[in-house]
Amino acid sequence: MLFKLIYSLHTYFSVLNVFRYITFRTILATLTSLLICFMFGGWAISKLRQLQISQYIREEGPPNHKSKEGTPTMGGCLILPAVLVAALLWADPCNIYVWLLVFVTASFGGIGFLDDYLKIKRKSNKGLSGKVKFALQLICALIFAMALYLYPGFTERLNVPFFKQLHPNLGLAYVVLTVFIVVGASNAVNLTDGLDGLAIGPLTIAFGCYLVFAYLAGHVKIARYLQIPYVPGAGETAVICGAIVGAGLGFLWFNSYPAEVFMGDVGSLSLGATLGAISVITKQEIILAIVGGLFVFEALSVIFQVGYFKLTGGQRIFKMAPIHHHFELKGWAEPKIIVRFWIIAIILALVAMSTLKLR
Ligand code: 57M
Repeated sequence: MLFKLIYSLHTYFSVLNVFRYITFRTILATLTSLLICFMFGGWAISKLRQLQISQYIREEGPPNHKSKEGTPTMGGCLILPAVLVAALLWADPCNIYVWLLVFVTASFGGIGFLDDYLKIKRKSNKGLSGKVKFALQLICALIFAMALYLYPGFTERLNVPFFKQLHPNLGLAYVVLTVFIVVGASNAVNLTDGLDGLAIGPLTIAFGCYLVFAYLAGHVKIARYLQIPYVPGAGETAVICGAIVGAGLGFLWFNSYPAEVFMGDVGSLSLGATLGAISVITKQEIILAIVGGLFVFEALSVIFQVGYFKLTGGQRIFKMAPIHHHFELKGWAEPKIIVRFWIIAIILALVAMSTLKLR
């Protein structure tokens, strides 16, 4: 029924010839993925429960997480198909950036799926070994980075916010930067996904922000006016961002506190990597540190905690890393931590958008 509706809409809109408007197709992609999550969310959760694909809670975690034992996980298996169906329906299939993003989303989703599958199979939190997981991420990110590097329509110039005249050409070093951004974003989101809705909320906000960046980067007149890099064809990635925003809101409906499902590594690794890839395609690489500032802060809290822990033979900076557990152990209620982190994510997105006008 759903596909009949979409097909007849597809035909109707092509008759109206409104497909040429990226904004229109972005809205359609958002609504399509949202609708798919709403329609199949309940079914997916009961299927995951029936297949006993549920979360194992690590001993060293905050005590109150014990009650989450058994929550269905791998909810990314609902998010990613919703995104891919919406993207393949409404994005331009002749656009190279669309396929590069589909590759990143699917490949990192595959790594996360394997990690989650091994955790479920072993009935523990031990999935892929850190080294294997990291190596697979590097390979997938390198394929994406090299494809961009070899694509003649894409420049290796780095866009420096506030210094609009500064566009250093990094050459092959841009490949290293791209790999760092994609793998870094993937793991930062993975670490952040530790409370109900804590990752999907800021991810939806961040992709909403990059939806605007993508549209502007692909619009020659506006890009010139704002003095941001014009990336021919990048506007099409706004449709992908729309699909992710829709799927994010749809998933949040079920992942909001108290969560009925977790996204799993299949969701967090994939969406984090896709966010990193979008930031490179739209030439808003450095700004990702602001838009995704929450993810950066979560990852840094772990890096500093582990480093200090090793340096001092067991002392801690935070009560527990990542930082959201620190606030939990301070006695903050989980929903309060989550909503406050969302507020910070919105503020960061607004600050990042304001840099478009600052030069
Ligand atoms: C990713 N995963 C959650 C869920 C989600 C080196 C070390 C910092 C690594 C790190 C780690 O292994 N992190 C893994 C975070 C886990 O969520 C699952 O994982 C998926 C995302 N990858 O989709 O399937 C737990 O998070 C909770 N959760 C929710 N609601 C959600 O919507 O409540 C997740 C989603 C779930 C559930 O309890 O089980 C996670 O936290 O593992 N390790 C850590 O983060 C550990 N911290 C730590 O060891 N800190 C040490 C320092 C020295 C590193 C310290 O500070 O002393 C935490 N891991 C766990 N609990 N499980 C500690 C708390």
